Amino acid sequence: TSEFGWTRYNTLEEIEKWLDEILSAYPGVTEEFIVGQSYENRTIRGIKISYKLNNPGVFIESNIHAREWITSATATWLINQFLTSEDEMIRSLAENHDWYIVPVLNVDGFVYSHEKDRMWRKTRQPSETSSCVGVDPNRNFDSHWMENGGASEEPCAENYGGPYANSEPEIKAISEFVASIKDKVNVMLAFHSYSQLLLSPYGHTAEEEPENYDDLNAVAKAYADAVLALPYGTSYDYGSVASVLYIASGGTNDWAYNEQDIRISYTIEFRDQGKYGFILPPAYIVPNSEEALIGISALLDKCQELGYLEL
Ligand code: 0X9
Ligand code: ZN
Repeated sequence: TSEFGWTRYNTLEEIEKWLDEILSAYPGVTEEFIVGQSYENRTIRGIKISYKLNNPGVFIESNIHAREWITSATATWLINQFLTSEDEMIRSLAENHDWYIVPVLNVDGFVYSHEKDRMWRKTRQPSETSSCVGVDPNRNFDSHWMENGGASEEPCAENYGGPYANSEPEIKAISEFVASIKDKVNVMLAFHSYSQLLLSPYGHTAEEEPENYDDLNAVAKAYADAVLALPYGTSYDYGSVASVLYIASGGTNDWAYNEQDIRISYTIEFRDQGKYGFILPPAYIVPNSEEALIGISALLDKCQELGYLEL
């Protein structure tokens, strides 16, 4: 569609306009879903793409962190490919899964990162005890919330977990929405940047591993191998959040795994490895998106092989 060429980063307004065009251009296979309302009362929107009945479901949460613009650019690029590509591999990927995609979850923070502070990460709900604004939404899910120092209790911190779990309307809304369709969701992917990592549970502890950790690593390896084999030669590492990165509690992928029994659940940290970091130049939108497409395709093939896509 017009003026949405993935050659620059789009504002929320542009993304929503594009989404409207997509929804009206592909009425048979797309459907809008409403996740809920943000603190500033914006509507958090998602798109379901479904070509047939009884497909396994893949949920993609994107831009929970405001400044991670590459995530919504990649999510919208994927949506466009699923609907318009004539490539056989992409057609099969698109048509043999049901896609639930939320391009921008943290809508308030995203707008703020465009209009006021490019490096904004958190939500925009004020604190009752501090003049600092916002909570780290990826520490606010109701799963091992605040445990093991995996989030800060300090409202000014970038990883502030909030006054209580689900204090952020955006997190309460997505939790309720995913819970309402969890029987249809086989795979949960949370898009982040940066570092080039596939992170599986657990985030809240390094003392234990999930029961299917070997499978989670095998599936992540399939993604990493497929991306590395592309001409860009980009390397992704993988492992649990706590082992690869740091203890982080109350994140999307732990919540989906622990509380919704979604056995395949990752945080994907896109490009790069720090040269540009969060301010990834727009020239990398398409390369990053191509990698995500090939990686997700390989990831789902491996899930299929290991029996995770049964309904
Ligand atoms: O710290 C985070 O929330 C993520 N990294 S980022 O640089 N995008 O902020 C990692 C999240 C890991 N996942 C869990 N906390 N479960
Ligand atoms: Zn992030």
